[in-house]
Amino acid sequence: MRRIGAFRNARGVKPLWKYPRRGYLGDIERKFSDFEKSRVVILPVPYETTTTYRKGAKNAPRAIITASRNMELYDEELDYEPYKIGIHTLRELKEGFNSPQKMIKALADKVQGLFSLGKLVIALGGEHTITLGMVEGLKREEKDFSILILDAHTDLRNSYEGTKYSHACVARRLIEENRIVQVGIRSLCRKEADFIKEKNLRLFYAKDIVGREEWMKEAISRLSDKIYLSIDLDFLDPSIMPAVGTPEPGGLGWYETLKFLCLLSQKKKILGIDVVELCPTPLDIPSSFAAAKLIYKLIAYLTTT
Ligand SMILES: [Mn+2]
Repeated sequence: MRRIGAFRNARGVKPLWKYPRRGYLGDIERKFSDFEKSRVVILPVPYETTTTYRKGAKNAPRAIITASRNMELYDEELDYEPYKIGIHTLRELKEGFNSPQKMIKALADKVQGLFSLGKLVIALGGEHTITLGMVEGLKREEKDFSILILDAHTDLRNSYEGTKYSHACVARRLIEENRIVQVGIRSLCRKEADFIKEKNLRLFYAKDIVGREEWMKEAISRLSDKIYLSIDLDFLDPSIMPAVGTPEPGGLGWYETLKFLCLLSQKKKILGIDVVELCPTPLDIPSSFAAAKLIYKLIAYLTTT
Protein backbone atom coordinates (compact mmCIF):
# COMPACT_ATOMS: atom_id res chain seq x y z
CA MET A 1 0.00 0.00 0.00
CA ARG A 2 1.38 3.39 -0.91
CA ARG A 3 1.60 6.42 1.33
CA ILE A 4 -1.29 5.46 3.60
CA GLY A 5 0.26 7.59 6.32
CA ALA A 6 -0.71 10.71 4.43
CA PHE A 7 -4.37 9.91 5.02
CA ARG A 8 -4.32 9.36 8.73
CA ASN A 9 -4.53 11.89 11.48
CA ALA A 10 -3.80 11.33 15.17
CA ARG A 11 -7.18 9.66 15.70
CA GLY A 12 -7.08 7.43 12.65
CA VAL A 13 -8.64 7.63 9.19
CA LYS A 14 -10.81 10.66 8.50
CA PRO A 15 -14.20 10.33 6.80
CA LEU A 16 -13.41 10.12 3.10
CA TRP A 17 -15.35 13.21 2.07
CA LYS A 18 -13.35 15.40 4.40
CA TYR A 19 -10.40 15.06 2.00
CA PRO A 20 -9.61 17.98 -0.31
CA ARG A 21 -11.87 18.51 -3.29
CA ARG A 22 -8.99 18.60 -5.70
CA GLY A 23 -7.38 15.19 -6.17
CA TYR A 24 -5.82 13.18 -8.99
CA LEU A 25 -6.71 9.59 -9.77
CA GLY A 26 -3.76 7.44 -8.78
CA ASP A 27 -1.86 10.46 -7.46
CA ILE A 28 0.12 10.22 -10.68
CA GLU A 29 3.24 12.34 -11.14
CA ARG A 30 2.73 15.53 -13.14
CA LYS A 31 4.59 14.27 -16.18
CA PHE A 32 1.87 11.63 -16.71
CA SER A 33 -1.16 13.60 -15.55
CA ASP A 34 -0.81 16.79 -17.55
CA PHE A 35 -4.06 17.59 -19.43
CA GLU A 36 -2.54 18.10 -22.88
CA LYS A 37 -0.60 14.86 -22.88
CA SER A 38 -3.24 12.70 -21.19
CA ARG A 39 -5.25 10.28 -23.28
CA VAL A 40 -7.67 9.63 -20.40
CA VAL A 41 -9.54 12.40 -18.60
CA ILE A 42 -11.36 11.77 -15.32
CA LEU A 43 -14.33 14.07 -14.69
CA PRO A 44 -15.86 14.02 -11.18
CA VAL A 45 -19.62 14.76 -11.31
CA PRO A 46 -20.97 14.68 -7.72
CA TYR A 47 -24.60 15.03 -8.82
CA GLU A 48 -27.24 13.58 -6.53
CA THR A 49 -30.88 14.59 -6.28
CA THR A 50 -33.10 11.62 -7.11
CA THR A 51 -31.48 8.74 -5.24
CA THR A 52 -34.17 6.92 -3.33
CA TYR A 53 -32.72 4.45 -0.84
CA ARG A 54 -29.30 5.17 0.58
CA LYS A 55 -27.92 8.68 0.03
CA GLY A 56 -24.31 9.71 -0.43
CA ALA A 57 -23.48 9.30 -4.13
CA LYS A 58 -22.31 12.91 -4.16
CA ASN A 59 -19.32 11.88 -2.03
CA ALA A 60 -18.33 9.08 -4.40
CA PRO A 61 -15.89 10.90 -6.73
CA ARG A 62 -13.74 12.05 -3.83
CA ALA A 63 -13.90 8.65 -2.13
CA ILE A 64 -12.80 6.91 -5.35
CA ILE A 65 -9.96 9.37 -5.96
CA THR A 66 -8.81 9.14 -2.34
CA ALA A 67 -8.83 5.33 -2.49
CA SER A 68 -6.97 5.37 -5.81
CA ARG A 69 -4.04 7.12 -4.21
CA ASN A 70 -3.25 3.94 -2.30
CA MET A 71 -3.44 1.74 -5.37
CA GLU A 72 -0.38 0.16 -7.01
CA LEU A 73 0.08 1.65 -10.46
CA TYR A 74 1.71 -1.47 -11.93
CA ASP A 75 -0.70 -4.02 -13.42
CA GLU A 76 0.43 -7.56 -12.63
CA GLU A 77 -1.90 -9.20 -15.16
CA LEU A 78 -0.60 -7.19 -18.10
CA ASP A 79 2.92 -6.47 -16.81
CA TYR A 80 2.30 -2.82 -17.62
CA GLU A 81 1.98 0.61 -16.01
CA PRO A 82 -1.26 2.04 -17.43
CA TYR A 83 -0.75 5.55 -16.02
CA LYS A 84 2.03 6.16 -18.52
CA ILE A 85 -0.53 6.75 -21.27
CA GLY A 86 -1.55 9.87 -19.29
CA ILE A 87 -4.48 10.21 -16.90
CA HIS A 88 -5.63 13.70 -16.01
CA THR A 89 -8.25 14.43 -13.34
CA LEU A 90 -10.37 17.55 -13.87
CA ARG A 91 -12.02 19.65 -11.20
CA GLU A 92 -15.50 18.57 -10.08
CA LEU A 93 -18.29 19.63 -12.42
CA LYS A 94 -21.01 21.28 -10.37
CA GLU A 95 -22.94 23.38 -12.88
CA GLY A 96 -26.68 23.05 -13.27
CA PHE A 97 -27.14 20.77 -10.29
CA ASN A 98 -30.40 22.50 -9.33
CA SER A 99 -32.27 20.67 -12.12
CA PRO A 100 -31.61 17.41 -14.00
CA GLN A 101 -32.08 18.99 -17.44
CA LYS A 102 -29.60 21.78 -16.61
CA MET A 103 -27.07 19.30 -15.25
CA ILE A 104 -27.44 17.14 -18.39
CA LYS A 105 -26.82 20.18 -20.61
CA ALA A 106 -23.87 21.45 -18.57
CA LEU A 107 -22.27 18.01 -18.58
CA ALA A 108 -22.92 17.55 -22.32
CA ASP A 109 -21.33 20.94 -23.07
CA LYS A 110 -18.31 20.07 -20.95
CA VAL A 111 -17.65 16.61 -22.37
CA GLN A 112 -18.33 17.56 -25.98
CA GLY A 113 -15.17 19.65 -25.85
CA LEU A 114 -13.21 16.78 -24.33
CA PHE A 115 -14.47 14.23 -26.86
CA SER A 116 -13.63 16.64 -29.70
CA LEU A 117 -10.02 16.61 -28.48
CA GLY A 118 -10.02 12.81 -28.74
CA LYS A 119 -9.91 12.25 -24.98
CA LEU A 120 -11.34 9.14 -23.42
CA VAL A 121 -13.61 10.65 -20.77
CA ILE A 122 -14.41 8.73 -17.58
CA ALA A 123 -17.08 10.48 -15.49
CA LEU A 124 -17.30 9.62 -11.80
CA GLY A 125 -20.86 9.94 -10.44
CA GLY A 126 -22.90 10.82 -8.67
CA GLU A 127 -26.13 9.14 -9.54
CA HIS A 128 -26.92 7.33 -12.77
CA THR A 129 -28.66 10.33 -14.34
CA ILE A 130 -25.25 11.71 -15.37
CA THR A 131 -25.14 9.08 -18.15
CA LEU A 132 -27.71 11.19 -20.04
CA GLY A 133 -25.34 14.19 -20.12
CA MET A 134 -22.37 12.06 -21.15
CA VAL A 135 -24.30 10.45 -24.01
CA GLU A 136 -25.69 13.79 -25.20
CA GLY A 137 -22.20 15.28 -25.29
CA LEU A 138 -20.78 12.27 -27.12
CA LYS A 139 -23.61 12.34 -29.68
CA ARG A 140 -22.58 15.79 -30.81
CA GLU A 141 -19.21 14.34 -31.84
CA GLU A 142 -19.97 10.72 -32.76
CA LYS A 143 -23.05 9.49 -34.60
CA ASP A 144 -22.72 5.75 -34.62
CA PHE A 145 -22.28 4.13 -31.22
CA SER A 146 -24.27 1.86 -28.96
CA ILE A 147 -24.50 1.86 -25.18
CA LEU A 148 -23.55 -0.92 -22.81
CA ILE A 149 -24.99 -0.64 -19.30
CA LEU A 150 -23.79 -2.77 -16.41
CA ASP A 151 -26.45 -2.52 -13.70
CA ALA A 152 -28.47 -4.64 -11.26
CA HIS A 153 -31.54 -2.56 -12.15
CA THR A 154 -33.28 -2.14 -15.48
CA ASP A 155 -33.89 1.60 -14.94
CA LEU A 156 -36.66 1.34 -17.57
CA ARG A 157 -39.42 3.18 -15.71
CA ASN A 158 -40.97 5.93 -17.80
CA SER A 159 -41.01 8.21 -14.76
CA TYR A 160 -40.35 7.82 -11.05
CA GLU A 161 -41.40 10.01 -8.13
CA GLY A 162 -42.67 12.64 -10.53
CA THR A 163 -39.64 12.98 -12.77
CA LYS A 164 -38.53 11.44 -16.05
CA TYR A 165 -34.94 12.17 -15.10
CA SER A 166 -34.75 9.96 -12.00
CA HIS A 167 -31.84 7.55 -11.74
CA ALA A 168 -34.54 4.86 -12.04
CA CYS A 169 -35.45 6.02 -15.59
CA VAL A 170 -32.02 6.32 -17.21
CA ALA A 171 -32.19 3.31 -19.52
CA ARG A 172 -35.73 4.25 -20.60
CA ARG A 173 -34.54 7.70 -21.69
CA LEU A 174 -31.55 6.16 -23.49
CA ILE A 175 -33.52 3.45 -25.27
CA GLU A 176 -35.76 6.05 -26.90
CA GLU A 177 -32.93 7.07 -29.23
CA ASN A 178 -30.13 4.54 -28.84
CA ARG A 179 -29.22 0.89 -29.13
CA ILE A 180 -28.56 -0.36 -25.61
CA VAL A 181 -27.42 -3.63 -24.07
CA GLN A 182 -28.02 -4.26 -20.36
CA VAL A 183 -25.95 -6.71 -18.33
CA GLY A 184 -26.26 -7.85 -14.71
CA ILE A 185 -30.01 -7.27 -14.28
CA ARG A 186 -31.73 -8.71 -11.21
CA SER A 187 -34.24 -6.09 -10.08
CA LEU A 188 -37.22 -4.61 -11.91
CA CYS A 189 -40.93 -3.89 -11.51
CA ARG A 190 -43.91 -5.48 -13.29
CA LYS A 191 -44.32 -2.50 -15.64
CA GLU A 192 -40.69 -2.75 -16.68
CA ALA A 193 -41.06 -6.49 -17.26
CA ASP A 194 -44.09 -5.78 -19.49
CA PHE A 195 -42.15 -3.12 -21.39
CA ILE A 196 -39.31 -5.62 -22.01
CA LYS A 197 -41.79 -8.18 -23.40
CA GLU A 198 -43.60 -5.61 -25.51
CA LYS A 199 -40.36 -4.32 -27.08
CA ASN A 200 -38.83 -7.81 -27.20
CA LEU A 201 -35.63 -6.62 -25.50
CA ARG A 202 -32.77 -9.05 -24.88
CA LEU A 203 -31.39 -8.42 -21.40
CA PHE A 204 -28.55 -10.30 -19.76
CA TYR A 205 -29.96 -11.27 -16.36
CA ALA A 206 -27.53 -11.96 -13.51
CA LYS A 207 -29.17 -15.35 -12.85
CA ASP A 208 -28.17 -16.49 -16.35
CA ILE A 209 -24.64 -15.09 -16.50
CA VAL A 210 -23.00 -15.21 -13.04
CA GLY A 211 -20.34 -17.94 -13.02
CA ARG A 212 -20.61 -18.46 -16.81
CA GLU A 213 -18.79 -17.15 -19.86
CA GLU A 214 -20.83 -18.05 -22.96
CA TRP A 215 -22.92 -14.90 -22.67
CA MET A 216 -19.95 -12.56 -23.04
CA LYS A 217 -19.56 -13.01 -26.80
CA GLU A 218 -23.27 -12.67 -27.41
CA ALA A 219 -23.52 -9.47 -25.37
CA ILE A 220 -20.54 -8.00 -27.20
CA SER A 221 -21.89 -9.04 -30.62
CA ARG A 222 -25.06 -7.05 -29.94
CA LEU A 223 -23.07 -3.80 -29.78
CA SER A 224 -21.84 -1.66 -32.68
CA ASP A 225 -18.08 -1.19 -33.18
CA LYS A 226 -17.99 1.98 -31.09
CA ILE A 227 -19.58 2.03 -27.67
CA TYR A 228 -20.32 4.11 -24.63
CA LEU A 229 -20.01 2.20 -21.35
CA SER A 230 -22.08 3.01 -18.27
CA ILE A 231 -21.11 1.18 -15.08
CA ASP A 232 -23.59 1.28 -12.22
CA LEU A 233 -21.43 -0.28 -9.50
CA ASP A 234 -24.40 -2.21 -8.10
CA PHE A 235 -23.99 -4.68 -11.02
CA LEU A 236 -21.20 -6.20 -8.90
CA ASP A 237 -22.09 -8.54 -6.08
CA PRO A 238 -22.52 -6.71 -2.72
CA SER A 239 -19.85 -9.01 -1.26
CA ILE A 240 -17.29 -6.95 -3.19
CA MET A 241 -19.30 -3.74 -3.64
CA PRO A 242 -21.56 -3.24 -0.60
CA ALA A 243 -21.45 0.57 -0.54
CA VAL A 244 -23.93 1.38 -3.30
CA GLY A 245 -27.19 3.32 -3.17
CA THR A 246 -29.41 0.34 -3.99
CA PRO A 247 -27.61 -2.97 -3.29
CA GLU A 248 -28.95 -6.24 -4.70
CA PRO A 249 -27.65 -9.73 -3.91
CA GLY A 250 -26.49 -12.08 -6.64
CA GLY A 251 -24.28 -9.86 -8.76
CA LEU A 252 -21.20 -10.44 -10.87
CA GLY A 253 -17.88 -11.42 -9.33
CA TRP A 254 -14.54 -9.65 -9.71
CA TYR A 255 -12.69 -11.94 -12.09
CA GLU A 256 -15.60 -12.59 -14.43
CA THR A 257 -16.12 -8.84 -14.65
CA LEU A 258 -12.47 -8.32 -15.55
CA LYS A 259 -12.65 -11.07 -18.14
CA PHE A 260 -15.69 -9.45 -19.75
CA LEU A 261 -14.16 -5.96 -19.75
CA CYS A 262 -10.92 -7.31 -21.22
CA LEU A 263 -12.80 -9.08 -24.01
CA LEU A 264 -14.92 -6.00 -24.61
CA SER A 265 -11.85 -3.77 -24.93
CA GLN A 266 -10.34 -6.14 -27.48
CA LYS A 267 -13.45 -6.19 -29.67
CA LYS A 268 -14.86 -2.67 -29.41
CA LYS A 269 -13.73 0.93 -29.36
CA ILE A 270 -14.88 2.47 -26.08
CA LEU A 271 -15.42 6.21 -26.48
CA GLY A 272 -16.60 7.23 -23.04
CA ILE A 273 -17.37 5.75 -19.64
CA ASP A 274 -19.23 6.61 -16.47
CA VAL A 275 -18.95 4.91 -13.10
CA VAL A 276 -21.94 5.72 -10.90
CA GLU A 277 -23.94 5.04 -7.74
CA LEU A 278 -21.13 4.37 -5.26
CA CYS A 279 -22.44 5.50 -1.90
CA PRO A 280 -19.44 5.70 0.43
CA THR A 281 -19.62 5.55 4.20
CA PRO A 282 -16.70 5.79 6.64
CA LEU A 283 -16.51 1.98 6.68
CA ASP A 284 -16.71 1.60 2.94
CA ILE A 285 -12.97 1.52 2.18
CA PRO A 286 -13.13 -1.80 0.25
CA SER A 287 -15.94 -0.54 -2.01
CA SER A 288 -14.21 2.75 -2.88
CA PHE A 289 -10.98 0.88 -3.45
CA ALA A 290 -12.68 -1.73 -5.67
CA ALA A 291 -14.26 1.08 -7.70
CA ALA A 292 -10.88 2.78 -8.16
CA LYS A 293 -9.25 -0.50 -9.11
CA LEU A 294 -12.01 -1.36 -11.58
CA ILE A 295 -11.50 1.98 -13.32
CA TYR A 296 -7.74 1.49 -13.44
CA LYS A 297 -8.09 -2.08 -14.78
CA LEU A 298 -10.42 -0.77 -17.48
CA ILE A 299 -7.87 1.88 -18.45
CA ALA A 300 -5.26 -0.88 -18.61
CA TYR A 301 -7.37 -3.05 -20.93
CA LEU A 302 -8.37 -0.13 -23.12
CA THR A 303 -4.86 1.06 -23.69
CA THR A 304 -3.11 -2.26 -24.27
CA THR A 305 -5.41 -3.43 -27.06
MN1 LIG B 1 -28.58 0.20 -10.29
